[in-house]
Amino acid sequence: MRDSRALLVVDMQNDFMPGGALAVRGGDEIVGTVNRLAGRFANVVLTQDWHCPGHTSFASSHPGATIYDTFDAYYGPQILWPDHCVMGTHGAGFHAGLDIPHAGLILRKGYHAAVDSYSAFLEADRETRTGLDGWLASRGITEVVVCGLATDFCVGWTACDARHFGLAVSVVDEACRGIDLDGSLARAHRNMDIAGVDIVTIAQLAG
Ligand code: VGL
Ligand code: ZN
Repeated sequence: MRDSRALLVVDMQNDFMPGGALAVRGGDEIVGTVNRLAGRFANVVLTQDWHCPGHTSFASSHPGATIYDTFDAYYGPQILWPDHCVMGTHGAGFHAGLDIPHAGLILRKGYHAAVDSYSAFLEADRETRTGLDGWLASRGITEVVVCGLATDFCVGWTACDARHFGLAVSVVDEACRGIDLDGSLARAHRNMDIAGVDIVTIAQLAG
């Protein structure tokens, strides 16, 4: 099947839902919207934040550190999060209402102990690839539409990196929710704008 467009559904996991370890306000409100959106795409990728216990992005891995502090990692500043999306746990699982059986790829990221990965393309060292660019390229996909959690971290970084790999990129704002930590949401929108990411409504999406 020739279809040059894919939907990237970012991190629709229990720990990012209300009541989860790193809850995103209103995260559960977009589940139905994301399901309906996915129904319009033949190519769908689900991403899954997938950390080992003791991951460097956890405040608990740094004695004396406080959650939401910034730690000076070897690759640059790293926000320290509550323990979340630990591989194999319920929190790392997808929201029970997520209903996208035709998704062709589940892409896990953030499983290297010493490097975080907000982006589904490049880890935080900005060098290690997840392989998603190759998967998309080998299938002739030149355009991605991005939705999910959280707008200002994994959605924003994924969208900007998709541009870096030469893809046309749209983010469906109504199918995303943000964390908004110290102005991060405004910063993410600025970075997406600079990178050439289109912010669209579902009504504006072709097809
Ligand atoms: C995310 C913070 C830490 C996200 C993942 O999915 O946006 N945010 N890990
Ligand atoms: Zn994470």
